Amino acid sequence: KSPNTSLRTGTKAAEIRQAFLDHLTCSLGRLPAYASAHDHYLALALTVRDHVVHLGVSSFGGKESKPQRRVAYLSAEFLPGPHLANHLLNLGLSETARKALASLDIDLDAVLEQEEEPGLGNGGLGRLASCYLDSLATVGVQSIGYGIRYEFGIFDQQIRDGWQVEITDKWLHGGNPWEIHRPGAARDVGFGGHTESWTDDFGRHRVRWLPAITVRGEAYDTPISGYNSDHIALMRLWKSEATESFDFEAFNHGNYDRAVEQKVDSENLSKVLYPNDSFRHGKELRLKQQFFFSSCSLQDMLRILEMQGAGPENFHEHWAVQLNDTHPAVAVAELMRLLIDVHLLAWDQAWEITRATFSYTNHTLLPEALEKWPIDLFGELLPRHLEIILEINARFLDEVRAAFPGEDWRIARLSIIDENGPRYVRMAHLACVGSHTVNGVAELHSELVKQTVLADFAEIWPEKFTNVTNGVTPRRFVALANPGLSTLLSKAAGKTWPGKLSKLSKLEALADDAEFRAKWRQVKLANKSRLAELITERTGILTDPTSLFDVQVKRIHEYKRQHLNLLHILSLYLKIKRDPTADIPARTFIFGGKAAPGYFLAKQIIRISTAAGELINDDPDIAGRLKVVFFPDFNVRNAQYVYPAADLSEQISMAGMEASGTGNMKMSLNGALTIGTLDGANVEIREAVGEENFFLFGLTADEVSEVEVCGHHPRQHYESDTELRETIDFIASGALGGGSGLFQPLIANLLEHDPYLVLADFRAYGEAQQRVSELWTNPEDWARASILNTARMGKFSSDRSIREYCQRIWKVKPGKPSE
Ligand code: 26M
Repeated sequence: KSPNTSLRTGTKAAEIRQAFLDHLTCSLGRLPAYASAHDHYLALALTVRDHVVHLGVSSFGGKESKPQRRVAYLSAEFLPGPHLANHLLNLGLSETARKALASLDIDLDAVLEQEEEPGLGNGGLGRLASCYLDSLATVGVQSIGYGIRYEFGIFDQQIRDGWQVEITDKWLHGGNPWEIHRPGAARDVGFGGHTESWTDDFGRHRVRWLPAITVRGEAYDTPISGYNSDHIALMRLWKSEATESFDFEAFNHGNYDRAVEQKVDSENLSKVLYPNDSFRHGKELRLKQQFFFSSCSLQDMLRILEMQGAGPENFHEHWAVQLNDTHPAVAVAELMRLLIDVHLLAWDQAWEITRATFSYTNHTLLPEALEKWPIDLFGELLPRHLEIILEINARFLDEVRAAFPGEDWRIARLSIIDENGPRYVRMAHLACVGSHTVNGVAELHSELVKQTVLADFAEIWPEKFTNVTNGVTPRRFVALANPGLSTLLSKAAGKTWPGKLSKLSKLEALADDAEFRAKWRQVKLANKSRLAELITERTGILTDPTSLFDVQVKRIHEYKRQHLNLLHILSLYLKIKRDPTADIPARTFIFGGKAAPGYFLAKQIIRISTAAGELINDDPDIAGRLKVVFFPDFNVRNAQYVYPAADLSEQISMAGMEASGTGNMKMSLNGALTIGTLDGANVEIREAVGEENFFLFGLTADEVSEVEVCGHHPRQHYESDTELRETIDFIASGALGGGSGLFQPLIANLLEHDPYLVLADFRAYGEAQQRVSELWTNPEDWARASILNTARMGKFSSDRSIREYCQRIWKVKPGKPSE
């Protein structure tokens, strides 16, 4: 039974208060009178951690008769956001903690502000992984999210002179109260060296790998609580260190530099997150990171298996392993190696186990993001894994030849090795061949996966492919981020909505209730006022909370087309300049997002948006009717301020490019209307909320492919559309400051190539924006549409996504029954 820890897990305000004071003095060595705000944060975090860890001990500790199949979510990235407020919400302790601290004259909100968020991801993919851990804990599935404990996560973004400047993220500097180091779980990982053959006692041919270098992976556990749940999920992150024998010989011979060099090299492995979310650089260190965390994680699963008294031949019965994109795809080869070289299973049995274990989620169709590694680099770093991959490939291609005799063209296209020129290992092919199921992240995207990147595989294995539409956690992104709305929702739809999001449909009837609409608008206005204050604090820009808040927050990328938004803004500006009486309702355009440091055009897009603000915000002719804000350092914490304040959600990627999007869900759930293309999950959001409550525009994915096949002429749009031409000429003239050459690269890109059809969609976008303005002038109609958005978004809870993974892919039964 659970250990008695009532001193530390009491849930009354007096008990929380006492535990907090105990931690302040005993764990932190601080007298309450001298404690800083950060000490208060640490003491409360440790207090709450006791509650969460206690749940963890009970949910993982049990020795059940038949252990449940566990889920391992392998992801190079996680973006959990601040933990403290989330745990308090999940445990139902928010108000008690507030009271306990208030009795000591401490303000809970000030304490919450002290937390540094772990920015261990780039954007959508990492945040999705964290939403899924939240839901796994909530629905009650034993699960571990495995990843890398980067010492430096995604950079902090500052804006200086209108440009992005990257600042190192030092998230560990104040100490991290959430993690528990587990020295007992450390695993060693090899690199380089060579392989050799040997013969076992039964005369069978065996291979072993003799790595040149060994690095140690130290395990750090962060418990992830679930909503109203007695289960927790674990986020287990690996930190690389030197093995203690790191080169004693060199050291003893006085070669300190060499000895230290190895230590430094080992530690460098988990030092920093690659700040790229759409471009592969093919850097060796990146492959090292991928293998490092994949190997540590699989070894850890084998260790747990052994503790449960099971053998490696039962691996797939105990573990369902999800590959979050191809970043951990090398795990397919590593599990094979562990099973055949280390545990001495036969190839065929090992291969069956491997394929019964893995499933793979694809998150992108962008050709420049598809991972492939030069075969020489791969073979030097992982010689045994290359041999195994070549063997997997040879056997796979033999099967294909047998099934499709004489169709040699299939072989080249299906092969795990790309042989068109310099040879590469194609990681998506490896992931697909090594998995029982492959899924995309929205219906449209899953169809496109089957038609494009993995078309040849879908032809031979149609039943392998499926869709699981992404979801987001309503706890963090509604209950925590939008307390005003949450109160309204609880009154209107009952208190259970955060765990049963389809209950929100009860709101539908209230869309026609004028009194309810008034309350709804009040909540939105309060959220906008709160954001307006923050904007002033961070940028100095004054905004009017009664204006339409038009929001585009996401990584900066050409395919997401922030520059389409900017062209529209500048065209409105020119319209008002030409005709001050033009009927254009007041709007605040809010941008946020990071650009990859080496992505020149993305940085130009940021600079144009800040330049647009400098031009427009204080122009007396505009008189405050348009404001343009670039909100710096968009991260999870800031997102929680932005989403609840959005009236309009910009989801304007070129159709076929955005796999799903998840910000689109977060804003619609918070009552924003969407202006968007038929891309990613927009398609399903529009279906859910009703086409009359969604501003659709632009080419469809099919039309885009047609244009791409037939060729297009961006200049024709420039020449035939006066508004577009004048806007582009205006930018090219240097009127935005910085001289006429500043934005030349961006302009030239649009006029000469326009790879994402910005100019082709400009007119349709402008017309959709016109419809937005018209609806906005009728606040009652807008409020009705806003309520219906929230009411109809129940499908997009990550709890629903996780239940689908459990049922259709992982074959595990959640502890908590569905709604
Ligand atoms: C690859 C190689 C080297 C360095 C970094 C990468 C890399 C890192 C992150 C590549 C892609 C990465 O993330 C892609 C991503 O975030 N995709 C988004 O996934 C979301 C969740 O499914 C979707 O909602 C978004 O549409 C999709 O863009």
